[in-house]
Amino acid sequence: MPDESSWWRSAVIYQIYVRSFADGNGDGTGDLDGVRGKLGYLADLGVDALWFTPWYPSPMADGGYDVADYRDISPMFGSLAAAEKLIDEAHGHGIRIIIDVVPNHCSTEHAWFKRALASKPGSEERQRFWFRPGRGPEEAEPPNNWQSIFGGPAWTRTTNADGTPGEWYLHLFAPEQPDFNWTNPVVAAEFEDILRFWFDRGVDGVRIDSVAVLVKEPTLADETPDSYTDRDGNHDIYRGWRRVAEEYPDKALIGEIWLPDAERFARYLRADELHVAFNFEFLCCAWDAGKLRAVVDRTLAAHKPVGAPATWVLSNHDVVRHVTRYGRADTSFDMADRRIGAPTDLELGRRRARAAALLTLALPGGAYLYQGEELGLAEVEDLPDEVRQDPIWARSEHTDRGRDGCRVPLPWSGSRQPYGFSPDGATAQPWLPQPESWGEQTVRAQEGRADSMLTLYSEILRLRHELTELGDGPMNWLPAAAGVLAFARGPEFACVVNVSGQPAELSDGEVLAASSSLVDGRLPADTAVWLRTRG
Ligand code: ISL
Repeated sequence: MPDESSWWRSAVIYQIYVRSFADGNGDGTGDLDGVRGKLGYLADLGVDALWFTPWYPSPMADGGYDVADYRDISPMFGSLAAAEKLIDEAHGHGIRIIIDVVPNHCSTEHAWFKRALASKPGSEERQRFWFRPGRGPEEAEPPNNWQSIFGGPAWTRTTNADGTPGEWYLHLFAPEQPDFNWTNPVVAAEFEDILRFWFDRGVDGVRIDSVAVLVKEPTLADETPDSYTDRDGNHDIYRGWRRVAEEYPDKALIGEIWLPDAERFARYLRADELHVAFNFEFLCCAWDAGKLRAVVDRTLAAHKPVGAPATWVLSNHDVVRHVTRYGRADTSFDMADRRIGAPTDLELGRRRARAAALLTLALPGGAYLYQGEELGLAEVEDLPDEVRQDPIWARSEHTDRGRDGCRVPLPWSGSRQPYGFSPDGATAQPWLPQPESWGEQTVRAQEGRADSMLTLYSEILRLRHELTELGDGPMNWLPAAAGVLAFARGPEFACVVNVSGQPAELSDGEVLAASSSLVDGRLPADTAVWLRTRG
């Protein structure tokens, strides 16, 4: 059993979307050498670990979540040797490494799938996936009515070697992402081996993609609410993963679990399953004191019985950046309606995002930052449609503009594209165009500026390390005016967040950090402070 002080209980984990973080070789795409060159920046920022979105060989039909080989690095990003070097150097900076493992599906370019296509119906090769004959005359209809999470049917028909139409295969996501058949023990054994492959290379943890959809209803009947979501068989899979993790000291299994029911969510965090999981209820929550408080309470209540720490997350590579979300009239996030182009007050969004950073980093447990949030980047909502790469855009028949707007390459320096993302003299443009307005938001422009988002993040991350009462541990709510959230971490620390829309009185205490300046000793609207209170 990991002890109470295990690193992942309190860690601040910074998500690197490799393709968009830093381009080391000038081809317009981020890569591992690019990341290695920025380890000093990440160490100065004060994060404890880096989570890399999939870095494996991939045709990039879904930004790398279509994995062709789980034991190698995409040539776009570098090589296995470059990854090993990066892991070592990050460790030298005291930064841990988390990789993304995608167990629900692979790429149609994965050797197993290619072999399955070349094999007969019913063959062992096909039983690693979900191949089925179609329904209706000439088997021309998909085997059931399941829809892909990205839109359109969840089945694609294959073509036999002689050119005739063949069986269908299941893909909950894009057609380039065939689902593994987790009832086949060969699949489970393969993934346990993949975990060991990376743990042996020094990786400290694994972010597990789409945790709750691995096991399917075995008859593949037409859709019911539990056809493929949160089936009990998933838990056996993660118990196996936990056993592998415990062959090593202090490895973390981090689940990507989108489930509306907090109790069902927490079942994945029982003592012999995953260690932690992303708190998407918090990510989706509106900027509203009552709603935020209720989410915090529900989160802590759900985690308590299983003894797992909570996590707090505001943004990631799948959702609208929270500066934009907080600047809209409706400040919640909804996967089914991204509201790209809704009227947005970015100044207000940034002000709230600053306050939300103080809130997030003071709550008990771990926290996840998405690259660029420390720069206060907004969603890029005006990407030309022809540059969009997210499969959601095409699969939704151009009704959902998808996730490219939060994946635009980061601005490091300079006043125009590529803003230091690529090295000087690079001829290739960044793989997604960067906005003309980003000159003020580069790392260089924000470093050393007292009022910048970057300075705020560095300051509160530094404080979070110094203040032993932050991270994992108890919290309790303090009395506060309507619309104000105030809570204590230990007898001498308080976080106060004014979500009321009006200035609020502030109790006595030394201000350790403030998201915006206080006015006449009062806490202005959309402002948060960390206070040293005296017993
Ligand atoms: O889209 C959803 C619900 O409508 C989510 O629950 C979805 O399952 C979740 O966002 C999964 O995301 C992860 O796997 C995807 C990949 O495209 C995402 O980038 C990744 O975070 C498929 O691998």
